Formats: sequence, C-alpha cells, structure tokens
Amino acid sequence: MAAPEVTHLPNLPNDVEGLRQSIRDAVVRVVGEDPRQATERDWMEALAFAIRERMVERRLLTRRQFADEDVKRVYYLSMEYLIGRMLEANLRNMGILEPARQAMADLGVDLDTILDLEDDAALGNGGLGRLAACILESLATQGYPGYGYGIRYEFGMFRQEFEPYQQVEHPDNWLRYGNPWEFPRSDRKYPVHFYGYVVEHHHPNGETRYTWEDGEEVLAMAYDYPTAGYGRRNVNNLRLWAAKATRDFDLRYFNEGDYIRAVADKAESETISMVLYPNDATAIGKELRLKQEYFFVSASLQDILDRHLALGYDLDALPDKVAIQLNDTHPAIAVAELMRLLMDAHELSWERAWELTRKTFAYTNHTLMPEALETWPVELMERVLPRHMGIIYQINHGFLEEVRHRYPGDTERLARLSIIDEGNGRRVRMAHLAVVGSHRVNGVAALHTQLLQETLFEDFYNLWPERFVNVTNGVTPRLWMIQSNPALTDLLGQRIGNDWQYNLDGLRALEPYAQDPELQKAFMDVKRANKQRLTDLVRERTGVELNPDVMFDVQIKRIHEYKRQLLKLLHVVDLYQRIRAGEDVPPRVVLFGGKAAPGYARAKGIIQVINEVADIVNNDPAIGDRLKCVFFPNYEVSSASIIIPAADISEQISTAGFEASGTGNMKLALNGALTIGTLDGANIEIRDAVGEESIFIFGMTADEVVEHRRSGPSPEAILAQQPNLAAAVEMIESGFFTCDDPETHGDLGRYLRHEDPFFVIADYPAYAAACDRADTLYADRAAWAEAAILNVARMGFFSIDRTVRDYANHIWDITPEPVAPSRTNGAA
Ligand code: NBG
Repeated sequence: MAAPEVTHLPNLPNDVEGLRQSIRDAVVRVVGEDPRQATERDWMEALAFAIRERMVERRLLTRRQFADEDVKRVYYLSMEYLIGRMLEANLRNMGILEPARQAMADLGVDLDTILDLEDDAALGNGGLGRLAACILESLATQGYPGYGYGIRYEFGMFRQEFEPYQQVEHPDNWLRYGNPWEFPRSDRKYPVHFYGYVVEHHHPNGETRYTWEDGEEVLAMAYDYPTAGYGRRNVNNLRLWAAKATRDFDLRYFNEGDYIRAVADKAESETISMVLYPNDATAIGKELRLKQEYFFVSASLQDILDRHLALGYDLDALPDKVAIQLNDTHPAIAVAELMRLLMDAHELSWERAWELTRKTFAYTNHTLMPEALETWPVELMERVLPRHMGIIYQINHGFLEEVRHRYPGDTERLARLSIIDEGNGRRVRMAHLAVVGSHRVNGVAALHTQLLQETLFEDFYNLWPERFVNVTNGVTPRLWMIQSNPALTDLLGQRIGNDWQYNLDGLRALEPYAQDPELQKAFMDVKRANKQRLTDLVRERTGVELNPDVMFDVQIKRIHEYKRQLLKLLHVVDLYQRIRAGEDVPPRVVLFGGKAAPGYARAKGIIQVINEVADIVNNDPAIGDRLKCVFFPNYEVSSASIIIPAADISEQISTAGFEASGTGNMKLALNGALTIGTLDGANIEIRDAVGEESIFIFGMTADEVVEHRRSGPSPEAILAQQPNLAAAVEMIESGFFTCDDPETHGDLGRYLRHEDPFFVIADYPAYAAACDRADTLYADRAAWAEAAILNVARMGFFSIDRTVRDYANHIWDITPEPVAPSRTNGAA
C-alpha cells in the first residue's frame, strides 16, 4: 500500500481565486507563454488545462468509488461520437462556468471570445453519433458507471463549403493545434491482428484449440476524454483508440535495410484511425472500414476484459459486472471477437463463452433502410479476419440448429434467418450476428421498434419476442437548452425554478401559465432575441440579411432523399410563384442546413438546387422580406446551438416509415418550435406528448406509404391535378434558377415526375396545407405563443435521462452510483 500522501488527490479549489491561479499558472507551465504576451488561443488552452485537472481529479474519485462499491459497468461501443465543442460543456457540467468567466475577466480575457475559438469535435455523421454523445453525458449526469469506446479519428466530419452552389468537402483537421481535453495513455496499448491464417490444435483431452498466425499487427493506443456529469461529482470516461504501428513491424524491414518501406508501412498501419467515413445511414463496404470496426472493437474488448480481471472478478461473472451496448451494427464483430478472446486467450469452452457473450451484449438498431444494413463478403471477412469467419460459421451452425428444431423442414426460414446470406455472393449479415449474439435488441422509437418486429427482424421476433424492446431516443437538456438557449433557461428559472434541469418532466410546471399574456410576451421576446442572434450569424456566414420579425422555418439534418428536403424546396418555389403572381402570402424565412455524403450524387444535387433557388429568390427585388431562403453552410453541433433556439417551425417531413426516430425533432420542439411533420419516427410520440393542437401533422402514414407504392396514382397523375405544384416542378426543370440552363435540373424534373421514390409529389398537397395551417396560427400571436409554451412544457419525456434510465433498467441492469459528497480526496 502506498503512503497516504502518495494516494492523496490534489483537491483543487473551484472559486474565482483558485481558478485564476490555475489558469495563470497553466499559461506559463503548460502553454509555455508569458502571461504578458499570451494570445487568446494561449488563454483558451490554459483555461482548458485548468478545467481538465479538476475533471481528472473527479474522475479518479469516481473510479475509486466504483471499485469500492463493486458496481456493474456499461460500455457503449460506437463508431461515432458527435460531441461538438467541449470547453463550455465542461465548464458548465463542472459547475464552474460563472467563476471561470470572472477569473478570465480578471485576467483581461473575454470568455465568450475564447469559447468561439474552439473547433467542434465532429467524430460522427448525424443523429446516431449525436445520440452517443448525449448518452455519455447523461450516464455521467445520472451517476451511472458508463464508459464510451470509439475511434480517435484524426479527421472528423468534413467541413462543407459551397462553390458557389455545389457542396465541396474540406478535411476537418480538428487536432492540428493538439487537443487539451485528451489524456494520451501510452501504457494502454493493445495489439490488433489482421490477415494471416488459423491453425487447429487437437489436444489429447479431446479439446480443439485455435491459434491465429502470421498476418499484420497494429497497436491501438488509448486517448481518454473525461466526461463530467451536470450537478454531480461523477466524471466518467470516453476512451478513443488511435492506431500506432508496432515496433516489430518496423524492425522487420529495418533489419532488411529497407528504411523507406518501414516508414511507409508504419504510416499505412496508422491510416486505420485516420478518417471518419462521411456516410450517414449507408453501409460503405470498404476493407478499411471493416478494419476500423474490428480495430476499435478488439481494443475495447481487450481493455474491458483486462479491467474486469484486474478488479478481481472471474470471467464467469462477466454478465454480472459488464454490459456492452452495440451502437448499430458497426461494432457487431464484437460478438465474434469476445468469443475469440474467451476461448483462444482465456481458454473457456465454446458453450461457456457463448452463454457469457449473449448475456453481455445488447444491440441497438438505428435504421430500416436496406442500404444501411452492413453485410461483408465472406471472402473479405475470411481474408481480413480468418479466425472470426470460423467463429461466425460455428455460431451460425448452432443457431440454425435451433431454428431447425423449432421449425422443422422450413428451409426458406433458415435461409432468411441465416447469418450468411447465400443469395448475394455469400455475405455476412452483421445485423443477424448482432441479434443472435445479444440478449436484447432495441429500436429507437415506438414506430421503429414496431416496424423492426414486423419487417426487418420479423423472423427473429417470432423466435425470440422477449429480446425485443423499445427505447425511444432523447436529447440532453444541458446542451440543447441550458447551453444553447440561455435566455429561455433564465425565463424558465424565473417562472418555475430549476428542477427541470435535473428532471425534465418538471417543465410541466409551465403549463398553467401558457395563457398568461405576460409569460407569452416574455417567451416571444426570447424567441425574437434568439432570431436576432441567428440573423447576425447568417449575415456573417452567407451575407444574406434576414428579418427576425417573420416566421423562421427550419430544416436541419443530413441531406437524404427520404428526409425530403425537396418537399420543402417545392414549397419555397410554390410560394415564390404565388408572391410573384401578386398573392399576399405570409412572410417567412426558410433555412436549410446539412451535409450530403460525398458520393451521394442525388443529395448533392439537392444542395445545389436549393442554393440556386435561394440565390434567385433572395435577390429578386419583387420579393423583399416576404421570402428568404438560406442554406446554412457547414451545419454542425455548434451552429445547431444557435439555429435551434431561433426556429419557429421544425420541419420533420420524412416519408413515413423511414426515419427511425429523429432527435433534431426533439431539440427543436424543446426550444419552442412547432413541428410540421409526418407520422414517422418519434414525431408520433411528440404528437402524443404535445397534443394535436400544438403540431401540424400531414401526409401518408407508414401503412399508407406501403399501400401507395403498391397501387397509388403516379406522380404524373397527381401533378395533372395540382397546378401550383406542377408549375413549381416546371420552373425548376425549365432552368429558371440556373441562368436558363435547362440541362442542370432536367434530370431532377424527370426524377420527380417519373420516379419520386419517396413520394414528395404525393404528399405535397397535404404538406402545403399543413404549412398554411401553421401560417394561420402564427398570425395569432397569443395563440401561437400558447401553443409554443405548451410544446416546451410537454417535452419532458424526450430527455436523454429517461432514455438512459430505460436502457439501464430494461437492458443493462445497472444502477446509479453518485459520487458521495463525503468522499474525500485523501487516500482511499
Ligand atoms: C439514425 C436515424 C435517426 C435516429 C438516429 C439515432 C443512422 C443509421 N440512424 O432517425 O436515421 O434518430 O439514428 O437513433 O444513422
């Protein structure tokens, strides 16, 4: 046992004085600059270091308590974490935002200026990655022992520019100045193996064992990011892996005298963690992607088992002490990897290993879209991960035996359920591997879970109904209200106190005041100020001048056909024509934001046409303030924080049955925007929560979409009945918005008239009518304010804290372990 003074943690003071001291010291000791000459960036770094010292101290306290209390831990395996900026979030959750602001002011530095210097940590594409970030924050806030594992991509989500209308992607070099939040852990490195072959060993005792030989090895090195809970002392950890070449690897070639080859190979093995694939909800099918998946899964599982054993637990106790959540199928290879580790490294029997594996894993599905379902060619899997391919075969064999027993003679069912798809050139279905290897499978909204059970996983549901649960997504009110909307946060504080910050259902206390004219005025004033803030940002980023007194109608999300940005665009063109024809339509600002996957031509075409339409509309003197259309460039977490609080209307208009949940819908509604939406994903639950009168629902239901696809009228037939819509389509394809060049969007016209796979045309009349209903309500300020206030008051269900409790209670079986205020920093 080390002496108490050795194990004592520093216990740094959190008052203005103590912070000022730490920041000043850090400028000299960590940044290496004279405080007299320090730049804003130097001060930012110094501030970050002062915070991180305090965070790590609490993390160590948290870890000591978890060890003392023998807790069960959950590990969240995700290829993506869309975190955004960390400085303000950490200050806020550590409870030192105001003291730090004062301390910085004392040092002659404006905190807000500093906050704006930070790059977003954009290690994710969209909703799936942002959900992962919200879940980690909530785990810490609620005191759950929960850890994230992922990849420390050198380059995150690309930066989007328009040149002038088309999306151009630029690399996101977010680590170029280093990163003050990470703790590189050179003592936490694990070898990860690729390629090679498998050798079978028969023991005299009848056992067969396997070794995986030859091939290549890469090291995974840990980088830790402490994650602070809000209003609690708990600090958890996000561990991201970076690929490093092994020493052996270098040596082999160095010894052969091939220095250049050695260095080149080193660089190549380090490409594994180089870049995030910028594809949202589409499987990519590239070998490097498979290597990324296996790389982070293998390192994470080795680390989890190491910790489990180091804490003194037996492997048999794995499911009692460890839960592992697979965030979509990206980490599904974990099922085979855990089997490999338990059998080949720890010498457990197949049966024992399989039981532990199934009890430990759970799997979240995030989409029904066929193009998102990962399958890997057997040939590729055999080459890159030969041992895993063998294990998958054996898992599949046992599983199909079980199916055969339940459904004798049903060969079609066997083919449908098999982990190996024999129909498409033999591929491994990762979703099937995930379901077979997990004790729970969840969808992310009620409709999505229902559709999973009825369609994608119907056969699995019939086999194991007890494995399926729904966990509706949520969002963290710390980022999406307290930080993004300080004005509304203050107003809520004055009216109903701050309990809602810890239990979002507390927002209900606002309901009785929804008709109070004073509150309505204050609420609308807050909205007006937020719109002014966005107006300033839009001017700065695009040069377009908005009028904050008109309705702000917002569609922000990845660009995808099923999300139907084209539906909104047709409405813009329709309005434009009506205004030009002299009709008196209510004024509005339409704001789009979102990125297209670089290889998704249709989505990039949608961005281009929106930009072109915007340019004409915004510069047409006949239009003025009655219609403005903006494509906000490089939509990311930090810009979402400005856009969302300023929205009056939230566009959630996906083709019903396609959006698994949505979470932007929740953020916008929480901030008082009214939803125009289809009965899709979590929109349905939002409608149930806020009530029919506070939401504008339109369009086909998921069932009706299926029916329409089978026997509905063609888009052409519908256009023949809809003169306004037909005129809008014609205007686009005529080349009106592209300097009279009909070529550019001729294809888009054909697409809408003859294909329209997501039923933009079919849903348009209902959509335009929903927009009109919104306009009518908006014209009645009091009625609008009342609906918006009720909307906020009724959004408590969509807190990520409820989501995380659902996972904890129904899937992980873990309990909160808040760090006791009495826990001292002394020797533990
Ligand atoms: C996305 C869905 C969204 C959902 C998020 C988070 C993928 C594969 N799925 O509807 O499209 O809100 O996941 O669950 O990115």
